[in-house]
Amino acid sequence: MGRTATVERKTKETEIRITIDLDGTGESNIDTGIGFLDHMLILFAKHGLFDLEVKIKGDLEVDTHHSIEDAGIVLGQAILQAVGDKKGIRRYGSCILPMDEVLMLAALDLSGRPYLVYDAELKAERVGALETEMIKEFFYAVSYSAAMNLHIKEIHGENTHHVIEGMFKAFAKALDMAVTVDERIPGLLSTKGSL
Ligand SMILES: [Mn+2]
Repeated sequence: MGRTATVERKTKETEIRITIDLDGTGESNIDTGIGFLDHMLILFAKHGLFDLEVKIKGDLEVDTHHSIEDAGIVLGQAILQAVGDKKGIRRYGSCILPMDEVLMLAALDLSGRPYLVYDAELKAERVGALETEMIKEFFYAVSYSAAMNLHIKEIHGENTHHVIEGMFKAFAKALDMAVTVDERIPGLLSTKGSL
């Protein structure tokens, strides 16, 4: 059994199936119905070296809200399941990622205590079909359903497409670091004895 998980969720608004392998090579098969979200999840998988399958059938005739929020919920649940007992993992991860004019910080702790601090300015209201105010909702959903402390901070940025892309790449790199097994860690990396 590798560190993989498949989570399915079906409501009147969305039908979602996500499979993640934390020990992958960055392969992905993504179909969310939202082109820009596909772009973000493909590069999340690539830069985090996760294998990722995402299939979403959402009520896009309403807007992208439900699909993006529910994608975050299910991705967070899949991450939490795949991480498993957290024994031997580094727990913390961070990345300061440059992308053209953007400098993006992501830092996270797989602490079991959900928290999101999000500080970024998305100047455009939309990128493609995606409503950019949903990006914060996505990361909120991921952080809460993965029981993860997540900080996302834009240090510098101008172009909204670049800023969001910087977030997904920095988040991927930070998560990859946090889930990495370190042979020097015999059990849980916690003086309290629980995560
Ligand atoms: Mn791009």
